[in-house]
Amino acid sequence: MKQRSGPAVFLLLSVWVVLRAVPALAAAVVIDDFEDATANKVGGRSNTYVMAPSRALAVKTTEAPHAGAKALMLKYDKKDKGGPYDSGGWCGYYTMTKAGPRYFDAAPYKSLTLWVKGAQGGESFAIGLADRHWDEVGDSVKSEEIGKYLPAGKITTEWQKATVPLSAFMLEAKELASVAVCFEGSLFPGGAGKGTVYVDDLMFE
Ligand SMILES: [Ca+2]
Repeated sequence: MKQRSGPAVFLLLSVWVVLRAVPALAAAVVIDDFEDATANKVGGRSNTYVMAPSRALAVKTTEAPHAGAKALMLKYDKKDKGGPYDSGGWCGYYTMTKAGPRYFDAAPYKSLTLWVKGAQGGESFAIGLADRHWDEVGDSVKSEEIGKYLPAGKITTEWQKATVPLSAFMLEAKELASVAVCFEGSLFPGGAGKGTVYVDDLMFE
């Protein structure tokens, strides 16, 4: 029996070494499923952000959610004139991943994912992420147009999963303060755009 223990120990050691070599993948984490009226799933608050004359409205709707009983409905009206610098102001929606003084560590994740559809199809927005620095200046780093991350290449009236690689953002992923849906003027012909989009199951994967 003693003679066999050598190879057995070697085999166990080999398995241990192989398992150790596989990088630890973090399980997916839900930031918001839009089921609860109060805080998101990581304890942060959410709201629209607006500068007149642009406007936005956020409502949790039971109208055909992707999952659960509710989804987020965002109505946006991005203007191209008036407001600061006569650029039409701005509008969007943010959810805080910072809970109190604690930032969210997104470093273990590869992508931000969310389910998206539009009331008519062809709506547009960019994802904005803010780390400690961008949070302090009250702005965010923007992704490309959301269609770039959708299987159909654009928002349609069917639910689609957007996968936005975190490598697309120049920021400190380990100190993430917020995730935003940004109706940027540059995404719309002439700088103005109006419509309704639905979002559900915002996650890091
Ligand atoms: Ca939901």
